[in-house]
Amino acid sequence: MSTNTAKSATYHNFIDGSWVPSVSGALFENRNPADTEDLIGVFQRSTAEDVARAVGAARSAYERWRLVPAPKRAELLFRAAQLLADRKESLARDMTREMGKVLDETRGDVQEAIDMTFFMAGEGRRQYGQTVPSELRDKFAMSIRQPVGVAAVITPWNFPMAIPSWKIIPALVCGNTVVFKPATLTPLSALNFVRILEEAGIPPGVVNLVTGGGADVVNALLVSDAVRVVSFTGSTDVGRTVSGQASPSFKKVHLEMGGKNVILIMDDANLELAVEGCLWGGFGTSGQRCTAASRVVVHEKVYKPFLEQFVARAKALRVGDGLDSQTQMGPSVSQGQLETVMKYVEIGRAEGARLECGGHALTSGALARGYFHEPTIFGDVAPSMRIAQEEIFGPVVSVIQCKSFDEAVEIGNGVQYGLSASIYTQDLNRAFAAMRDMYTGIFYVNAPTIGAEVHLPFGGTKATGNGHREAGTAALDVFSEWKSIYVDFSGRLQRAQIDTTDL
Ligand code: UN1
Repeated sequence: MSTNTAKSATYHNFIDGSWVPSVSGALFENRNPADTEDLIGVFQRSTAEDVARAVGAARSAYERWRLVPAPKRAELLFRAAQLLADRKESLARDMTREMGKVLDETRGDVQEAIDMTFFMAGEGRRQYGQTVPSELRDKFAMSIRQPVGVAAVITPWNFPMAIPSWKIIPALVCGNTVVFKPATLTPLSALNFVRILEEAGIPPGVVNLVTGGGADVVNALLVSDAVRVVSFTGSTDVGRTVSGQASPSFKKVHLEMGGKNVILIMDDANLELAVEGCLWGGFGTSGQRCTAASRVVVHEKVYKPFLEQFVARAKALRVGDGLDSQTQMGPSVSQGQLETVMKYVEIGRAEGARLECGGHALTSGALARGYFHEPTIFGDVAPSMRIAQEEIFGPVVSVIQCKSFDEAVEIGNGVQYGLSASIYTQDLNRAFAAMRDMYTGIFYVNAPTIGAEVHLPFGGTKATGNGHREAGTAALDVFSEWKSIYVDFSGRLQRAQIDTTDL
C-alpha cells in the first residue's frame, strides 16, 4: 500500500469539548507497521502544559457531571455503544492500519469496546450499595458508591479501543471525568473512540484526550493533585514508575501489567484442540497480548507429537498485511518491538533452547516495508531460561517438557507474573486442581489463555497487577469510592459505642 489521501491529515487533542493543537505546536507521525510508507496522519505531541489544560477542564466538568443521575449518564453511553456498532468496520480498518493486527482481530477489539459500553451503560441503573440495620433505634445505615474525581486513563497500543473502553466507560458511568493518554503508537483509534463519545453527547470537559508526549505527559498526570484515580495498562516496569509517582498524592491506582502466561498440556489432552489453542494463544495479535500464551508446558508422554503438530501449523501461518483477508498474522507494532523479538531469539539460542521454527525477521518483497517476523517456537526450553521467564510481547513461544501434573503446575507458577493460565485435559479432577492452584487472575480449561469477556473481572496477581480488577462490575470498585451514611430520625442524641442494653 502506498501513501494515500489521509497523508496530510493533522489530528488534534480534545480538551474541554474542542479539538485543539498542542500548546507547543509539536507533532508526531503515525505510520502503518505493515507498510511504513503509509503515513496515517500527524498527531499532537503533547506536553505538561496540555495536560494541565485537560486536567483543569476535567476538574471543572466534574462538578456538573458527578450530579447527573447515573441512569442519565448511561443513556449517553448506550448511544455511544450503538455508534461504535454502526461504525465497527471502519473503526477496525483504521485500527489494523495503525497497529497491524489482522482485521478479524481488530473487529474483535472494537466488538469488545461495544460490549463493554453496553454492559457498563447497564450499570448506570445498578450501582448497588448496601442497606443494613443500624445498632441503634430509629436510625438507618447504608453505603453508597461515589465517583472519585478526575481519572487519568493511560492505555497501551495492543488493544487500541477495547482497553480504553474498559477504563473510560466505567469511569464515566460512575460520574468521574477523564483525561485520556493513549499509546503514542495508536492515537487514531483513541481519537475515533473519543469522537464517538463526543457525538453521543458527552458534555465538554468530561472526556479529554492528550496524544503523544510519552513519559512527560504521564508524569504530569501523576503529579497533579487534581487527578484522583489512575488506571494504567502497560509494562511492569512502567507500572512500577506509575505507582511510585502517584503515591505521594495518594491517588487510587489501578495497574494492569505484564504476563508470561502458560498452557499446560496433560497426557490425556485432546492434542488437536491443544495445538489450535497454542497457535491462537501464542501467535494471535503477533504475540502482543498481555494474555498471550508464551509458554507451553507439555507432559513428556505427548511432548513429541504435540511439538510436531504445533511446529507444522506455525510454519504454515500466513504472515502479512492485516488488511489482506488471507493474512493470519500481522507485523510487530514497531521497529523497537521487532528488535525486542529478534533480541529474544538470540537470547533463546544462546541459552541452549532448540529453535524448532521461525527465528527470523521477514524482509522479502513488500514485507521489507513492515516489521514482520516469523512465528517462532523454541523446544527443550528450561523453565529458568530468560525466554521462559520474561515477557517478550512477540510471536515467540517456549515449549517446556514436564513429567507430571504437579511439576506442570509448579513450572506454570514459577514466573513473576500471574495474569492467565490454561490446562488441556479430559480429567475433571486435574482441571479443578489446576484451577485452584494456578496463582493467576484468569484461568481456562480446554481453551487458550486469551479471550477474556467484558462482564468478568480482568487482571492478575504478583507483578501483573496491584490487586484491582477491571472489566465486570469489579471496574466499579476502581472508579468509585464508598461512603457510609447514617440517618438518625429519633430526634434525640443516640450514642453509638456506649455499652448499654436496649431491649
Ligand atoms: C491484553 O492481552 O492486553 O483476554 C488484553 C483477551 C482480551 C483482552 C486482552 N479480551 O485476550
